[in-house]
Amino acid sequence: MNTQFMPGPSITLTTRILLVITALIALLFTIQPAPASSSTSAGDAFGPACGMATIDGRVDIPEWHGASSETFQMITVSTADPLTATLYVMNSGSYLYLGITINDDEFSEQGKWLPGGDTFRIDFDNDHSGSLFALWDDVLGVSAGWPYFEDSHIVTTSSASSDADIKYGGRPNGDGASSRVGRLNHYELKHPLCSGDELDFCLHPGDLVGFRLEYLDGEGPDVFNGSHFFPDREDTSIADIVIAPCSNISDNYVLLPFINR
Ligand SMILES: [Ca+2]
Ligand SMILES: [Ca+2]
Ligand SMILES: [Ca+2]
Ligand SMILES: [Ca+2]
Repeated sequence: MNTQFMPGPSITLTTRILLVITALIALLFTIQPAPASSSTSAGDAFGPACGMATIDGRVDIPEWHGASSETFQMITVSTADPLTATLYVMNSGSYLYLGITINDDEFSEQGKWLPGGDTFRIDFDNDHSGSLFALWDDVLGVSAGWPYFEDSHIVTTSSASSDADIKYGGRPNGDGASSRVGRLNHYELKHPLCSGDELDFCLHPGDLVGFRLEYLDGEGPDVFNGSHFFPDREDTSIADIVIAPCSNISDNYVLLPFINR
């Protein structure tokens, strides 16, 4: 039997297999994950998490047990000892909820430099540009003393000044409260995911919103003990909140139509 060697077809087949393998390997190295829309410098992300809480200034664990949370040391340039805080984040489908505890050694409810006393200011990066303090970016404040809660926005980019929405034709949306609980100061606030107010963000399930915490620490009526930040001090130090799809939680809010901005 003539068993003539026919190298052509088998070499071609081998070559084709090698070419396919080479192409696949090249493809693997060519395909890069899509750049994340997150622009955080800290890599901290909270959520997605569903839940609601009673805004009474007590971060009670049963009401926040479903929240996304993290305990961290805040960043300060002041000579005061660094403070440790725990942040809880969740949403009800209608409202974004934030709860914070911090180991400040006292609870100032008013002061010469801080009229509202010990205050958390939360700056949001509405458009997720990676930088805070763009004009109209949302700013929420929750303080130990009056006004307790303020729904604001950036009004001057050069100085990162914020002012109340209500002074600029907007509405005060949300609620906040605080109290001294044991050896910690507790803060709670809620703000609509999408209030319909042009001076507020409008968040949908799956959205990311950047934020930075600033704690302004008063020490009695005459002393400002400095600012403490999370995740860091710079304008580009931004952590993320991931909005969860939470549609079945009632928190007595009349849902306004979502507005795409
Ligand atoms: Ca509470
Ligand atoms: Ca508002
Ligand atoms: Ca606002
Ligand atoms: Ca204080």
